[in-house]
Amino acid sequence: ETNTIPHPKEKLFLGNLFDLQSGRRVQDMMKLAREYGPIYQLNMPGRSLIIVSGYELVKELADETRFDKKVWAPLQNVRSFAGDGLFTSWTQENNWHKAHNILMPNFSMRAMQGYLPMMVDIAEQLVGKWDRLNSDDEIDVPGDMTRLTLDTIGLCGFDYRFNSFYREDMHPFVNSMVRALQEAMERGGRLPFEDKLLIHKNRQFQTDTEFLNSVVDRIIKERREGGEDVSQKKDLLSYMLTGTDKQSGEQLDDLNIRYQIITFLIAGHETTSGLLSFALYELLHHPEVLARAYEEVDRVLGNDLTARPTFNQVNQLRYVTQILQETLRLWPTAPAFAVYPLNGEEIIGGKYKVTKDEDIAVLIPMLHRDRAIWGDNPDAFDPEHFSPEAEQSRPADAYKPFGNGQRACIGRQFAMQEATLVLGMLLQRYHFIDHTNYQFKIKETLTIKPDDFKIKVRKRTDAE
Ligand code: MNH
Repeated sequence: ETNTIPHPKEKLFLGNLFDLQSGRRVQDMMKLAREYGPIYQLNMPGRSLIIVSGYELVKELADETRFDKKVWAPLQNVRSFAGDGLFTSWTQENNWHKAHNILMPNFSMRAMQGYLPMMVDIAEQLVGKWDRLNSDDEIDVPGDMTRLTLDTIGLCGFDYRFNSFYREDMHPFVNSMVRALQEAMERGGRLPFEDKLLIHKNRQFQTDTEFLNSVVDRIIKERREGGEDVSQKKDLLSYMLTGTDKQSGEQLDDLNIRYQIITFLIAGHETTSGLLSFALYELLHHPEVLARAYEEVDRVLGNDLTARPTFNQVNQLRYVTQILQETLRLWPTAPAFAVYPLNGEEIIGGKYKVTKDEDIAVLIPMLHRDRAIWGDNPDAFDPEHFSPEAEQSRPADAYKPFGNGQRACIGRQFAMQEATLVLGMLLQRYHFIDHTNYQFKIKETLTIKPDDFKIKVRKRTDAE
């Protein structure tokens, strides 16, 4: 005996298509979760979506003996430019295992230590820019954070400098990528026949895909022509070009290398820039948290602004890390992932049947607001949720900003190290000023970011 999954009323032919509006799908899903509870279903033409956000149910979906990552509708469309790269491949695809084995060493603790000077290099370009602003100049926060994170993954992963701080506009890679991701998302919400009719959008998507490929091919070519032995460098690119999977004895093929580079350039920057932007937003609204953060940064990094932060210092920024973890609780910048039952179907919660033909999505922002875990005021920003004691007493599957199990984010330490370093360096230097009285608004693509978020800064060394 199974129960029907709760669902909003459907419209004739179109089902729940209009319950999720393009550009605010995640926010609509959150609203529906508040209304319909920890599991609900939306039926769309040719597609059924089950949205899960209660801890008890997510705990079952996180069991890798029963469920595995699904390359669901939004990711299917991303495959047209990210192919069988790590993020968009099925676990059964040969290239997932191969690339996972080959690239893991790039994310070890030792590797993180090696990336730090390059992360500092780019962070210094950011503060170099902010230091030179006139007191009246505005900062486009997500814009500068995108410059920072794209340049960081470019340099650490591929020894390639996008030099985003040396140009007024965004690097064209970002524009093509954002448009392509947007189109991939929108295709998921259109009726199949509509898709085919949009000749302009299809052509633009093709042009953008070709441009992404051309950037990648240039990166590969420059490395191969670089003269030095390509295996000397120990970055992502060298492992991609020369690494061997011990299990199969095979290397990555050229097409897959292209997909992996695109994957890392996108996955390696979109989410981290959103994290840093949301964190600054939260700090502006929580003066007591901000004061504690200043206190920690002054204690750990000191006030010599010419000294470069060391690996040990970054790891000692415990409270800054808690701020970032709490930011990812409320605003997980990759807000959903999907799974399917390995056996074709499963009963979850003792009464709901789910099958491999539906898209079963974990809605992370609402998982992170489950009152059974986070108490009666889950919308409040409080880094104490990540104090060592609180972390000890909380079940593992209650917090999933980086996804689940073997398919969880390979770059999580990279992202946290980069974000901690940068937030630390910003706190060391600036007061943040909300001169527009910013009205919080989320921009959704495959990820979420604060939209149109501007601040001003004042140097802490300037007289009050
Ligand atoms: Mn990341 C997978 C979130 C930073 C590279 N990442 C995932 C998943 C989530 C995620 C969630 C799982 C998606 C799914 O199950 O479909 N990632 C983040 C967040 C940040 C982030 C919130 C920053 C904050 N990610 C990064 C960085 C890199 C990276 C930085 C690279 C340097 N992420 C990946 C890759 C995967 C992934 C690659 C796919 C891993 C796999 O399936 O093997």
